[in-house]
Amino acid sequence: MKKLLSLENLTLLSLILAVFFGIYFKEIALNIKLFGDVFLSLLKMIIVPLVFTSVFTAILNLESLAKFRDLGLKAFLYYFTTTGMAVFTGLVLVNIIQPGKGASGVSAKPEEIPKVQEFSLENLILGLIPQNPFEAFSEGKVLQIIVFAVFIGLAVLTIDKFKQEIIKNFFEGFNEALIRLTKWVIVLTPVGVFALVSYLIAKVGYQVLISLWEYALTVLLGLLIHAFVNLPLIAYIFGRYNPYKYFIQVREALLLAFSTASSAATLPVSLELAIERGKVKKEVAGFVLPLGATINMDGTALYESVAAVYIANLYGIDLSISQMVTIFLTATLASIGAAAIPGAGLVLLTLVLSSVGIPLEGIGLIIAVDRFLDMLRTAVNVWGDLNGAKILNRYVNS
Ligand code: DAS
Repeated sequence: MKKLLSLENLTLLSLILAVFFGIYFKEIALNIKLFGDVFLSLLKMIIVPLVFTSVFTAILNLESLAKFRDLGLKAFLYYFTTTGMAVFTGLVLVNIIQPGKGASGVSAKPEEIPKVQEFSLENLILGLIPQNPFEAFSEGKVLQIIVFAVFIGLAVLTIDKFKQEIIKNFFEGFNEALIRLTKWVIVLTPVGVFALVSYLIAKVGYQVLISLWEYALTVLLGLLIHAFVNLPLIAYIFGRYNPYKYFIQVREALLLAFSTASSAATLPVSLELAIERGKVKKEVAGFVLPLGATINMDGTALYESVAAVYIANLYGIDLSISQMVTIFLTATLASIGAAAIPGAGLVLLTLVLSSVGIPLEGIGLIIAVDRFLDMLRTAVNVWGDLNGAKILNRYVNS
């Protein structure tokens, strides 16, 4: 009975009920959007503190600037390269397949779409530096928060060890509490889905559901390409090993990631298999895998880029090249801040959408298929971390 009433089953049930409710009780459905907006606001409430504490504690776990220089920089280079490849793959596919394009009836009013700064390298670089960190926090400028968390984290690594431990314990506790809060909010998903989907169906009609499958297939195809083409290419070129053989060696970790939809829950198994079967040095696996589980999420970044363009298509918003570049950057960087638990990618998707002025309501529709896609993207996240450990293992002297 407990399994039957699992969150994913309840979410699926709420989706089905919402479709009928949106079709046959249009008037009421158009007036329960508030419940959906509350759910979206709760998701957004978590972002700023969660992103800061996730990145800040990940940096503090480097334990020293020397380790950051030796292994951390190589790990960051691997993370950004593979996550960038994932987002690029997602953007190419979603622009070819165009899920949601021409969906009947949905259109964001021009005033709903805030204007975004035209892309320029100068705007990009200046936009990443928080002139006032408190303003970055209060205005939810997550990219600036990530940059500040990295800088201040590295600075903390240089102060008295005793003070470092106090700071680290406080922020690790805060991060743990925020992850607990995220789980509580995720429990409300069936309510959020019901309110948002029935509103959307009442507003645009059930035809929009057809585009949902196109969206899910686009994400699935992108994840498969990234897992079996992009990552193996990087593994073979820089790691000089057979990535498909390694895939078989670590398959239990990937299955666990898929079934739990949590990189954190999979970490103990990832560590054991990377060391035992992947022959990765303990100190390399013990550094790269926990850091990767926190800030390296290729699957999540790919999903966010596809979801953003899909929702823009739903609302008839033609994204400019500079908005596509902004999505590329925010999806790549926002995935750093996603927690390694089920549904975390959804929380950060609100950031990617806001960065290019795409209405958040569209999230209501994709939440319905999010759990299955979360399982897939988490397996890709873990697969990316495991390859990172094995590749970096080659560049660290024992
Ligand atoms: N479930 C997250 C993870 O554990 C990924 C996500 O939500 O996108 O990696």
